[in-house]
Amino acid sequence: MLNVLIIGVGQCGNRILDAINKEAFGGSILSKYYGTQKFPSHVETLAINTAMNDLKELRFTKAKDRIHVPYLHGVGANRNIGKQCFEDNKELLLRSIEERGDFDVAFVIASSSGGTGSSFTPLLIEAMKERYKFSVYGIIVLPFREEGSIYLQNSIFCLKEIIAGSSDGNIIVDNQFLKHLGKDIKTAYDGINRTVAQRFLFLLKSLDSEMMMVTDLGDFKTVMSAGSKLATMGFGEGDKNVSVKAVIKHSLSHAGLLFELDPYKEANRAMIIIEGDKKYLNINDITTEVEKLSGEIGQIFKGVLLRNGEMPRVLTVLSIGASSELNKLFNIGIDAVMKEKERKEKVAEQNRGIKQKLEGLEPQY
Ligand SMILES: Nc1nc2c(ncn2[C@@H]2O[C@H](COP(=O)(O)OP(=O)(O)OP(=O)(O)O)[C@@H](O)[C@H]2O)c(=O)[nH]1
Ligand SMILES: [Mg+2]
Repeated sequence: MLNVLIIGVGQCGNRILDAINKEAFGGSILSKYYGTQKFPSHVETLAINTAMNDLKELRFTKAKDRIHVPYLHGVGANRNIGKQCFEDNKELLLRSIEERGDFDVAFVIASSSGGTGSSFTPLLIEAMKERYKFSVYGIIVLPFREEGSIYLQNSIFCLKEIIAGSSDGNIIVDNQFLKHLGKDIKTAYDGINRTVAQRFLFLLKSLDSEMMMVTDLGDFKTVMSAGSKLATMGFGEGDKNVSVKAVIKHSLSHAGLLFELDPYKEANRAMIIIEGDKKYLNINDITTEVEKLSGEIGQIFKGVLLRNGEMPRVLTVLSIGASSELNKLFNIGIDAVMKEKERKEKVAEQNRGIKQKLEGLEPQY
């Protein structure tokens, strides 16, 4: 049995963590007290935030698992303030982790674009890697592209630090790409959070089980550490009329992924986990589909979980190589930085002008 730590930082990270707890405890409000977790592993969860109100909003995460870092009401999307706040509270945070025991693996979930999560997460991962022996992975959420220039610039600097950092890899989830999961922003958040939670539970289950063909934490690490240390997940589910072949294809398609990627061209390595009743899992079908992908990208780890009576479900983890969508994001982020800079210079120039014009003048009454 694996010992797993899941940390959510900032509002977005907290909410996704809460969605994971909701899934794991079965969904009813009181189940966090009485229900048993659906995880096969021993899991500890921790929600960290500078804003008390965000922590109060959580419904499925126990009070003892919520850590408030005192800083008024959030760090207002300013990553410099956030970084300082992290340094001031680093020991408090690491102590909260250590109080929860020793782990085999940890995940840190946050948005790349806000203040708290985006500034704490790269530093927290570094601190954990420095101090502990276990693997640490990030689950990093990208913003809707129309959220404004501060969010965009935060996002690219957070990603830059994540890529250069010592994490064992990071799964990216793109709000923009997954917008269709809700008809407005609130339902989109809920839909995205639930989707990430369900896939994450599937992933944990597969890392911690006796499989027919084994994939394990070591294989996951090999996939996640490839290339840019950024990865994403895909998912597909069948019924008795949908072949496992189509389900694998779906997990690699736009409809199945958490980030815009062409797996055949832009992925580096992959892990494919297939679950279901033996009668739906035609081994030739599986092999053909997996070979199609491995022919293009190289190493693929494959795992099969046999479940009596269950429809086929497929989870893919894809490490991201050269990606045109990432490139695009960095370009609009850089654009946002330049525009902010220009705006600042214009204001400074205006202020200098005002000062000059008023020099030697006093109000006359
Ligand atoms: N998927 C998803 N994204 C969210 C959610 N809440 C906020 N976001 C996204 O997260 C980004 C803002 O980051 P937050 O996590 O709210 O910020 P924070 O870390 O709390 O930082 P500060 O409030 O600035 O201290 C935006 O891009 C939002 O679209 C959520 O519940 N789900
Ligand atoms: Mg916040």
